[in-house]
Amino acid sequence: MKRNSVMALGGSAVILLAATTFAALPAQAHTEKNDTKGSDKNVTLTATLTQLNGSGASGTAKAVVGNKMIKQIEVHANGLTPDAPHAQHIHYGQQALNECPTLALDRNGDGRLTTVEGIPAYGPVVVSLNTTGDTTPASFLAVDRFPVAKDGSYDYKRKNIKFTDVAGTGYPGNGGTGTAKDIAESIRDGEGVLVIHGLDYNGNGIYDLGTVGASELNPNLPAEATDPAACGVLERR
Ligand SMILES: [Cu+2]
Repeated sequence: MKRNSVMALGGSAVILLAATTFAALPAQAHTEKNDTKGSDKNVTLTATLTQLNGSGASGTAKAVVGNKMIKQIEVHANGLTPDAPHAQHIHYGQQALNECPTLALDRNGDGRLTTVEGIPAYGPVVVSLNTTGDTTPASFLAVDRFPVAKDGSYDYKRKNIKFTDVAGTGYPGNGGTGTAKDIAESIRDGEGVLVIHGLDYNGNGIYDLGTVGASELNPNLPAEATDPAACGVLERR
């Protein structure tokens, strides 16, 4: 039931997410790091995923990133809503803080961080870490292709994910669109943030409208299906 409603989400939410990103970001300090520019060498990134919104989730991630391509990525997560699909992405914004969000970004003061409220910290979606098919931001809520947390955990692995040009990533001079090369370089520099979405606030075992209502990404979706549940910066070690 809930998966079908999530699947029904079309491109409008992508546009909303991009537009929100573009509008919501004031001039924030951003340190440009150029140390991998022009390099074709593979870079290994790792992340420690910690809970958001009191989800109790945690995990680790490891990615090998080459020129404009994720050669391989794996995510090991646990403590998630059991038997429910979990959207997961690499987020990045050229003018974002390139960090996981804190409750300081809870704009409406309701005690929870929505996906949009977290954007000043982690930026918009640049890669959808799903199991099959398209991995661009267009698939960011195609939850039928994201991992399902059997008993609350999953081990995800995927190879050869290409970076693509992404609108709304805050780059100057090109209407805010980052090229695949721009974005790959920033991820290689350790500025990408891995976010896992979906948590069961009211503990009834499903994503429903119960406690927190509808998602700001789509009024037909429960916020439980889209709110961030775990987060970690993909850092160079
Ligand atoms: Cu995400």
